[in-house]
Amino acid sequence: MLSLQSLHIFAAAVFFLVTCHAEEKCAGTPGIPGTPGANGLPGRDGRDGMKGDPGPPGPQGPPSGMPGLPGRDGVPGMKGPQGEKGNKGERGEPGLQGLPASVDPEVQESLHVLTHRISRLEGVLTLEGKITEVGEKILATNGKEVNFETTLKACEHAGGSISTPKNQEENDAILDIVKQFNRYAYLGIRESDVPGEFRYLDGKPLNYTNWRAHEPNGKGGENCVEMYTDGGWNDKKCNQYRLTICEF
Ligand SMILES: [Ca+2]
Repeated sequence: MLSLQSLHIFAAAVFFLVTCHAEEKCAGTPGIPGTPGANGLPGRDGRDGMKGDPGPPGPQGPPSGMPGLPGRDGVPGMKGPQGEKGNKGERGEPGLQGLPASVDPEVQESLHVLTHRISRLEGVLTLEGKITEVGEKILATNGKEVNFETTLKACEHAGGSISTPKNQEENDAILDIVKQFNRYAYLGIRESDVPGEFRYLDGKPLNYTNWRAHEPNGKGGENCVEMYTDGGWNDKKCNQYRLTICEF
């Protein structure tokens, strides 16, 4: 195989073998073209080309790797509307049977303490003239003067009833209050359907009376009863303003 250097020598020899020189014209026949030279050595690498466009995304790979930690709790939401009331539950089992109150030492002790405290309170209220105790009854007034119907309501609202003397002792206790306020007071007594016949508010006949002289004299025209400041009774119309005295 001919090297590149050999080709140069060959070319130079052909030049000098030509029989004529440049200062004279030659008219020779063209030579036969030489055979093509062998391929040269590979050239040096060229510069890097421009960066190509990104390719399409590849297919999703198989799931792998551990899941991340849960995120933090978000801000609490607004309070929702109240739900509908649920159904009533079933009745529970009855509890263990306790001792009868009459022999239960704890109950007895509590009763003793309560009784003592109430007794002291009654003493204070009596001392201040707020209440008057007579037998099992406690009498009290709010100092207001109202008609008979309003007196009934006021006493009932307070958990008691209009004062009703059923004996001399109770009549005297009511009188104490009447005198203290110097005002007449209605009693819990009313005329029945029979003119001149008076009864308690529950319809039972009177078992004690303290009518003033010539009373009752209304003959069906005075259906209520008032106590004077001497303790005596008088039948009177029910629309007068009288001191409210209740019994409890
Ligand atoms: Ca009268």
